[in-house]
Amino acid sequence: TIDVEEVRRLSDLHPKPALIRFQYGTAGFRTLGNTLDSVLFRVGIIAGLRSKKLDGKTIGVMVTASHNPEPDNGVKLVDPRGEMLESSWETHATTFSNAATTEDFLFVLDAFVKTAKIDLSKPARVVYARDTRPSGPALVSAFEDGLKAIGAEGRDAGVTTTPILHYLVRSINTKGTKDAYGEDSEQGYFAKLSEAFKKLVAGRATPPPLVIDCANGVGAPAAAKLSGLVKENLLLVLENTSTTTPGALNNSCGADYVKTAQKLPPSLASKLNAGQRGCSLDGDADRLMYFYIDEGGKFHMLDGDKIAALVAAFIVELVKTAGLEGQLNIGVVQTAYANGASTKYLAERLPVKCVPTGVKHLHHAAEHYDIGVYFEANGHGTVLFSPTSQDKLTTYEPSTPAQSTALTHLINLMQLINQTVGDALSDMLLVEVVLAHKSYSGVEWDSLYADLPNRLVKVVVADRTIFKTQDAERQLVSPPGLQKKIDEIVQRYDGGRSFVRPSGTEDVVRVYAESIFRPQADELAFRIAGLVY
Ligand code: 16G
Ligand code: ZN
Repeated sequence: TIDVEEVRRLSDLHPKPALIRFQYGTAGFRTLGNTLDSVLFRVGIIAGLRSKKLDGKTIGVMVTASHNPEPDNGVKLVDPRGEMLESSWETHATTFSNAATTEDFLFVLDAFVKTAKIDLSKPARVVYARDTRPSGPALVSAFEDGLKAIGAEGRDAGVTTTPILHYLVRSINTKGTKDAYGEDSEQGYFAKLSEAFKKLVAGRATPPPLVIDCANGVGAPAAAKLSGLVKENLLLVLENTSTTTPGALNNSCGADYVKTAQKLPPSLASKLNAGQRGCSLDGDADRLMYFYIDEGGKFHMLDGDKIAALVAAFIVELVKTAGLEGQLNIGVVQTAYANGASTKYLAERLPVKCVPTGVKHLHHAAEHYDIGVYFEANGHGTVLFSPTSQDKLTTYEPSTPAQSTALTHLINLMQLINQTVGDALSDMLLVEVVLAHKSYSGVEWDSLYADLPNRLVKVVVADRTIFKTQDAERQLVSPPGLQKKIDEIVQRYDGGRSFVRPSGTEDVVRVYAESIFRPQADELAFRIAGLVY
């Protein structure tokens, strides 16, 4: 049973601030770090309950606000296979977080244990980590009080990346089984990635050094560890590694800055030679953006769509060379934000599906393929190999040396890719593998297709909840009549496309527009924004 007195005592140390309504959204709880103390305490309890409900399997908890400004923080739960928390529990987490007082909280807790039929005698195990935000340590300590209150066993993974935490969860839960994912330590993670990488690029020319913008976040120490392990095959030059400078995190740098501003972070201006590849991680290292500067000094961005195109085409080719064409169905998952030119490029090669924004939608859709590639334009993505494809790849008998080589590459790719969630470091090595195999520089990669000019604007509205969408967010169903007006405007633009959706993370509505000419894309975005306002 629950030690009510102990829960009461600890809960009183973490009172809920009045007037704030919390919500477990697309990225878990996320808001100003200094308002989250009670949330973290209660997340400790819910993580313990989730573990008990799943018979003592290890649950993950990550304390991060990713690409958001440094004063923000957040927390999200990770289910036993390393995937996002099951959605019905998102609602329970929201309910827990909003109980106004300790007594209300005790009531909600007791009711939940009964309705969810949680056997409290089961063990509870939770592994947790945080990014480099200054508010992290205090929030983790509130969270640990939650674990203590429910009697859960905690394992502190310290300061590490979001994808490493997901990796740990899956590795812990599959330990000693036939699905063993990897050794359950950060060292195990780096060893798995770097060994697969070295096999995949063995014997190939060493490319020019790769500059990494670490966003002054947790990607910096992680990339430093990786750097030492891969240095014989790939030189990594780490920039924006100031994890202790106040205010530096994600400030005018990082993957979200690059994607939003469509610019090189100013701090890299003198660090990148013409033609040299660079990339940016975000604040918790689960997003990746590539870029290069051409001979004329022009900036070229290689975003999640370009990564999807590069990687998907490579996998299709390997599967074909291995003699497995038609035996494995390969597909790509994107969102409405995918550049129209990328969708066209991909759709000429394999099935493409469009789903609503948010990693869990992409991840679930990708699970329906034998090999599912998913990337958001913002640089979050990975590749999933289904159990069927893993079996097929490991038991298939190639009949020529060429087939055998391609098969070995595919098997090594399964090791290289973090299949639990998008992972900037794993994706970076994946991109480097494809570039090495194709002898591509950023220029050749960029020329796979030309991005359609596009513009993303945000509009502050009185009530964003009146905006409702369908067809993977590509159509508005509410407010009534608005979609018709959008359609009328869009059809006047060459190659015009635009959609409007409420943000899941900010109190704004987002408007995306693209067209074959830059001025038209801008004009279209602003005209549609004018309709929404
Ligand atoms: C969150 C999502 C990300 C999505 C973004 C959209 C996860 C882990 N992260 O960061 O995938 O692109 O939200 O934000 O799901 P928006 O709804 O504000 O446009
Ligand atoms: Zn992130």
